[in-house]
Amino acid sequence: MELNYAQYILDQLIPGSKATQLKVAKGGLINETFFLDTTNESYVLQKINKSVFKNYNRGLENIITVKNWLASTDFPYHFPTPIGDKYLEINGEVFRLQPFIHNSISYDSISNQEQAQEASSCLGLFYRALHKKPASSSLHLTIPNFHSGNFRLYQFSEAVKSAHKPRKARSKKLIKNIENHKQQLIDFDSINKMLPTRVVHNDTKISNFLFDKTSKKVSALIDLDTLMPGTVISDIGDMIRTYSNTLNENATDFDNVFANKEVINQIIDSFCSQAILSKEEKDQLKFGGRAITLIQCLRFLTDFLNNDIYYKVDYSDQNLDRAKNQWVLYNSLLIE
Ligand code: GN1
Ligand code: MG
Repeated sequence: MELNYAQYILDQLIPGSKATQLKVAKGGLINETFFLDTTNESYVLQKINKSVFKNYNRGLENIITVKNWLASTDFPYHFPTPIGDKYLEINGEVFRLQPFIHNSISYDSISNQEQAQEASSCLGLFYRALHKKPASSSLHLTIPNFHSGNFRLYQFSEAVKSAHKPRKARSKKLIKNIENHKQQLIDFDSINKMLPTRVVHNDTKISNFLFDKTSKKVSALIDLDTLMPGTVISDIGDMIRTYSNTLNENATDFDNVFANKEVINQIIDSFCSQAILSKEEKDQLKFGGRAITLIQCLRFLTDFLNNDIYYKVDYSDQNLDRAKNQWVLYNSLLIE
């Protein structure tokens, strides 16, 4: 994107503001993100991927609903939402502008226990603040089956059927391995049916918690496109998946990928010290880590078999490598 295009967007949202610099932000496998500076303020400008977020207007309604709910609580973190509570549609493309959180930084993997503790208590406070909110009647299910084991297995088996030979051949072993673990995902669906419906973020990876560069504390919870009704194991599961991994999900040094158990205990302790959970929910938190990691493995492999139509890739085997990384991590999560 050019600076003058960002200026054009800015003119419609904050008239009189002057864009001075636009930089591409790395990270995020779906939307396009930029840092936009003006003479007075800094912003995050995003182009939304309409083929993934088909119901982006309903997604925006979810964001505003949750923002309003949080505003009446003492949730102590920034929750950056689109300026003007709106998206801009320009020539079939959809954009939003959000405030940049001053002095913040995001990480792809954690480098110490405190970061896991910080992010998990932030999420715990999010759950506490939204505890009694009517998630199922007030929030739209914008991506149906997002964390459905059955649906992900179906997409996977369709991809296996239609994949081109070379990609299928390179995935052969992993396909077989995953097929032997299908039951985990069937169990995941049954457990989800038993648990209470809550306001779920659905993308609690470490890079979606901004840290303050000076205090090293979490300052904001970001990336709200998947706010939907769901269950706690999706969120705790994605935390376990991304924080316990000693390397990040793009690492290809598979021998060194494993789940750090101390980090998992830290996540659960810090989260549970803030969130109000039932016994049934508490009992399933670790299982959530295994199931979400397996689902992510399946999703990366499915996309590899589909010729990378969903996740952005930097090289041709990247989705296969990501799937292998998640498979190794999943196996280490199975060891108690
Ligand atoms: C996607 O775009 P990003 O990086 O925020 C994905 C998540 C995955 C994640 C893996 C809507 O999130 O579910 O966990 O990649 N989001 C969607 O890094 O599919
Ligand atoms: Mg996301």
